[in-house]
Amino acid sequence: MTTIESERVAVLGLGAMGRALAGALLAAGRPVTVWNRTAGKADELVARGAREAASASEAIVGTDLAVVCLLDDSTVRDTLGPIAGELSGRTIVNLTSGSPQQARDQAAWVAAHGAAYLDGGILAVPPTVGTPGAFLLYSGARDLFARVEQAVAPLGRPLWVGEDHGHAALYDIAALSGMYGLSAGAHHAVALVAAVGGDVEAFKRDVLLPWLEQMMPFSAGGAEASETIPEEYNAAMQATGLQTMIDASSEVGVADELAGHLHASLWAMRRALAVSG
Ligand code: FVH
Repeated sequence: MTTIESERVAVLGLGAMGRALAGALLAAGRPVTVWNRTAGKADELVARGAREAASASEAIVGTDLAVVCLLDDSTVRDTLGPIAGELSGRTIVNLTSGSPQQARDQAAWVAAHGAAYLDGGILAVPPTVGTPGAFLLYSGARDLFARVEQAVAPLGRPLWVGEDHGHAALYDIAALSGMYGLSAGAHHAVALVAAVGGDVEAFKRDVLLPWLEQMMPFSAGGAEASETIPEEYNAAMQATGLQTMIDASSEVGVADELAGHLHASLWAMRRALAVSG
């Protein structure tokens, strides 16, 4: 098996994320060609050693590996469609956010034009790309992932999540769902403390963050949860506690959309109780 490691990588799309990806490759000493629909976004990368292509076609020709990071699925089609004839024999790593089915459709379309395809999801934001905390999900043929793993490693820790091209997109969306849920809850928590004139910064530092850290291993029903707290995770008690949370929120005037989600969780618990009890 030969790896695609030190060869020139083309980065198509120089939005905030595309620039960060290209920058991480340059920082790792990799030769990089960049292209963006609108001119003027490559200047800093060119100053750091990137080669700017005048067209997507020019960027693809002369490289075996193209990393695509555009706005959405349809912009990927708009970009690759006109250069379909240039794709044969190359590898496309699409890091544009999309749905699992969009990923499968892109994979089939790319394969029909003689190229190999990995779909990816970026679990990082532009400033953290290329830092130790960043990681990226990839799905598609495992041997193809093995070939490109070293080439994409500078972007963030590469994690292969399955042969199904849709898996990276789904895992990415699932991880974002966890983050947004946590974020919504944290905003609600801060609103409650602010509503009674509490010291929000002290609350975040001394109460909220340590509490979330303590509970994180249990929050998605992790191994620790099932091994250590089966008795304590009492659905009737949780449902009562959630009702108290909803009531307390109303009491201090913080009964917004999140209370609706709390209600939904409460009903889910009640349904679970009805089934189990
Ligand atoms: N930025 C982030 O924090 C998140 C982190 C997780 C992953 N997302 C996804 O990454 C994709 C790109 O996001 P972005 O932050 O780079 O987005 P923008 O800065 O808005 O750049 C968009 C690029 O797409 C190009 N583009 C838009 N429409 C077209 C089109 N019709 N044809 C060709 N290119 C197009 C745009 O070009 P231009 O407007 O500068 O000419 C930018 O290069 C995205 O899927 C996130 O969900 C980022």
